[in-house]
Amino acid sequence: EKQRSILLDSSSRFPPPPGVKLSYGTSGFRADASILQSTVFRVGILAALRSLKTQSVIGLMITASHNDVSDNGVKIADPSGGMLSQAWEPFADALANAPDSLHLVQLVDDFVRKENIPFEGLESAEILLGRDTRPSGESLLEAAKKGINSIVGAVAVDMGVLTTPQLHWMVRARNKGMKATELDYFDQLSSSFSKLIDLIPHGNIVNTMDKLIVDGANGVGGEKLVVFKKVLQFLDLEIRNSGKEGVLNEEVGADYVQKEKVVPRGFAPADAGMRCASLDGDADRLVYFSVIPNADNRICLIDGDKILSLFALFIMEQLSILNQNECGGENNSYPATLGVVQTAYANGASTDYLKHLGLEVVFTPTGVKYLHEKAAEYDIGIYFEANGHGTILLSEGLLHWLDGRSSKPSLTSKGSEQQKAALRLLAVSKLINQAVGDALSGLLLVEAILQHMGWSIHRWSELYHDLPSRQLKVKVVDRSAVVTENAETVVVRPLGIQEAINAETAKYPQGRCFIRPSGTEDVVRVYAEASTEEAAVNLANSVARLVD
Ligand code: 16G
Ligand code: ZN
Repeated sequence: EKQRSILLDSSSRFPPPPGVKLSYGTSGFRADASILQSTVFRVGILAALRSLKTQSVIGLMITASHNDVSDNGVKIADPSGGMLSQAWEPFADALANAPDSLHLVQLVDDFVRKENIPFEGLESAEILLGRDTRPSGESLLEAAKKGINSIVGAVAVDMGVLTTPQLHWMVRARNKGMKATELDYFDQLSSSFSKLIDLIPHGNIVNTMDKLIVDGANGVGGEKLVVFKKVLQFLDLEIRNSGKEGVLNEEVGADYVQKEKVVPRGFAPADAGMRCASLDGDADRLVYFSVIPNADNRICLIDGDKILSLFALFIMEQLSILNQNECGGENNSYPATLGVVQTAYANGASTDYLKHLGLEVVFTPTGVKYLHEKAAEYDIGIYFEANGHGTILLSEGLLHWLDGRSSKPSLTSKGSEQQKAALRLLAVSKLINQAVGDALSGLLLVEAILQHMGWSIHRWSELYHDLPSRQLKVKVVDRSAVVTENAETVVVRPLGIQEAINAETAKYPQGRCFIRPSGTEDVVRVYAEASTEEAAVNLANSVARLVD
């Protein structure tokens, strides 16, 4: 009863914006920041209930990633550090769209009963809050706190300005009983990075490499990197667009660089030949690029697919060392399964390349929650979206076995190649974020592997050549009219459209094309790929006309 009146009272202070229907999409709720107070308040309630239900620490992140600075958004991190369980998304939608506080209290009441959420006011709940650098973040964070505080026993812990992956990492660490401050995060990343550098085979340290220039998207990632740089060894970093210079995501950042394939602001022809990287607005995406000399600001893009390929090569190398039989006798190898996960946006050339390496490549729909879930089925699962979001997941079983390999001299002689390979994989598991894709940790792993291989950005870029591709978006009244199957490669509704797409695609050598409803905007997206730039553009245009 007391709970009911607190909830009624506090929610009446956060009326929903009239005439807006929000849905918890692939990246939580996202909209113009000015209409989000009520939504964020309600997600605070949701986070508290999730924490009560799971009896674990939950995360709440306020960010709109690569979107305009005037937008914002909110999403939940589950106890594992991953995305909110999909089973709770319908409740999130209902809660966000409840027309008034009476309906809201009723919804909560029903849901608590249905989900058997312990709700005597005796249990405690803890929610870690984070936000990116958007100016609207501060007051939205207050709204989240109010939502959390309206659930008896729930405590909000404000972690301040963070990258999205930092918050996910902290939630995961807390639930494993580990320390989880930003300092702990930086410590773990920098020590595992140093470990990988220590383990570089002699002879490869040809290039105490030239510096890396990072575009921080004028957001939280750039800001954090400036702090991190002070404790980071073995890496020469120059950070641009770290926040002071310009507007968040405005002609800067990983999304811009990957979609437009031009240099971000703050970069110039004089940077030609340098190794450059770009983070997105909340630092969960990473792409690399180099500026092409005398080419009108065009770049040579190294996207998520190529980062995935680099990671896969390194992991395969370590697994193959581990499987070499030192003594020629008994085979102690662990039958580790290795799989890579992509989406339909992966460049066809990357998929071919990975398959030629003998890797198992599987596809899921767009959205981290799908890729992550699939990758977790392997002992080592590597997933990446072409846009630069991805990570490597290593199973507990494998880590345990590697621990044995690296510490028991009876299994591998100390200082042996096998021991080093085991130590490398263990370091990777500490460096690369196990909760979610993380541009800062991804960047360090790329840098460590390039040094390990003794590779320049050019050598890396030459692993394979991307097929020309083109992306378009078509504004539609109702994007849900487009329904896809088979990891978004086949349209099943509207009827007949897939046949028409097939007919268009067949006209182009190496043609491939698909359409899908966006999960974040009211548009249908078109992706086309073909043997030439012109063909890719033509294919995309003609398929876009089919959608219109
Ligand atoms: C969200 C997704 C991202 C995906 C993008 C696609 C997460 C955390 N983020 O940003 O993975 O690539 O949406 O956007 O899942 P779209 O549906 O508008 O094309
Ligand atoms: Zn992002």
